Amino acid sequence: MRMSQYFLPTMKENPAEAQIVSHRLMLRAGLIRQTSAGIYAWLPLGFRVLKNIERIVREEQDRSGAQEVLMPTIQSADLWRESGRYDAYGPEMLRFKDRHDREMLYGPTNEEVITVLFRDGVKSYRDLPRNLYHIQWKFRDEVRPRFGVMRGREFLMKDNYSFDIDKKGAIHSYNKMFVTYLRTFARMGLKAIPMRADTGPIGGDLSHEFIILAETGESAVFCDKGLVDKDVLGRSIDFDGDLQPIVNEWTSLYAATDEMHDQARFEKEVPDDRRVSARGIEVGHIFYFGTNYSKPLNAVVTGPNGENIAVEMGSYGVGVSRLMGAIIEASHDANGIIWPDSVAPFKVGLINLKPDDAAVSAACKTLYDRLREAGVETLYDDRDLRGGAKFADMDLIGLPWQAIIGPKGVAAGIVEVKNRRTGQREEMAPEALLARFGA
Ligand code: 5CA
Repeated sequence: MRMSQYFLPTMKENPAEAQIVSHRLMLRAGLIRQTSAGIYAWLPLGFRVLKNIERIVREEQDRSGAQEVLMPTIQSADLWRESGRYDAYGPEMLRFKDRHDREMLYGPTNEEVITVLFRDGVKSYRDLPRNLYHIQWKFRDEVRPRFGVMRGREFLMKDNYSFDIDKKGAIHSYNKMFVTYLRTFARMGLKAIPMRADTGPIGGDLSHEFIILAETGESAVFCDKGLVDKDVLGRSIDFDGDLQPIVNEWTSLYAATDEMHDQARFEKEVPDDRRVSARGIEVGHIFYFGTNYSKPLNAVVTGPNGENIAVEMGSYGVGVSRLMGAIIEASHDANGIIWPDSVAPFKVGLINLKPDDAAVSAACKTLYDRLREAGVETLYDDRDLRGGAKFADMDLIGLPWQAIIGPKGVAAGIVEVKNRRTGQREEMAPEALLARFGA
């Protein structure tokens, strides 16, 4: 993509309305714009990152055996009356009427809809287990939407729902999602720590929040430092095998959000030098709630002896849009965002230092074409601007690699390559650069 043609409204100044660094950088780097309180439009660069986050979430869901569906955003109030949650949910739910005076709502979550889809589609224990997910916009009329996409009113969530014949099966499904979440967040360059959590309006008695440690996190969290150092990638995981040992490895060390925190236990179980008291951002939340929804909504299957069995369920959420803020909180410097490779909107930013110099522009064009032919996503800054302004913009938007070409480089037959994360600079021939990116 040529920057001269790209819709990328970056800002030099810090926007006054943004209190935390990720929100400031998302506005300054032209990723999002607010259209109403807590509601955002995704601009081209931000939308590319959102799609990359979504892709990783999807790949890991698919790997675990979950199947993708797409449920509507608009739901019927009657369904929520059946489950008994319509009145309990409170003012966070956006409620309205259609032209026939039927009460509708914009879905804040999907337990009811999925349970009914399941109920009408599956009749026998032989058809279990099932695990269905979707990636869909939600609306929660938060009292205080803030911190940009971190606590929005409209936000993108991956939510899935597991159905099993008994508690043993349901715990296996829960464990699958537990491990899937460890992998999902690690692939985005994040250290997410599972912590025992309160179940809130979703209900149930087993639940973990996945928390990224960050000063700007909304909740106080407490954990054993051992958890911060653990790594899940690189292990081969058999999702059909017993996952309990992996889950135990992560849950045997102390970790709790403030609602569940027990200071006496914390001090007893965790040695002084390993106690982490920090703030955290919740990027995922998993729940096992047994038959809380299947009973009222009558989601039963026939068991081996012809008896009716209410299915055992769990639900699992990832804050897809919130993750973009969380990634930036975890990965930035004074000059801007530093995208991990896996979610970066482009891999390379190519900077033309003298667009009015025919030789420089020809060298840039050749490199740009070769990178594109090889499928290396490249943003080419061909704008008629000073070098300083281009460097500032490129650092701000945080692409992992910068390739810089000016008159001196062209004369010497070299490109300057900068690693955005380390700041390290190297000079190399264009062919060497292409080889480095597999082109
Ligand atoms: N039905 C369950 C699991 S599917 C559920 O709704 N869980 S939740 O309420 O914990 O939400 C799941 C995830 O969505 C949270 O972990 C968080 O990352 C994200 N999320 C929740 N509220 C917001 C919000 N207002 N803005 C951005 N992300 C949010």
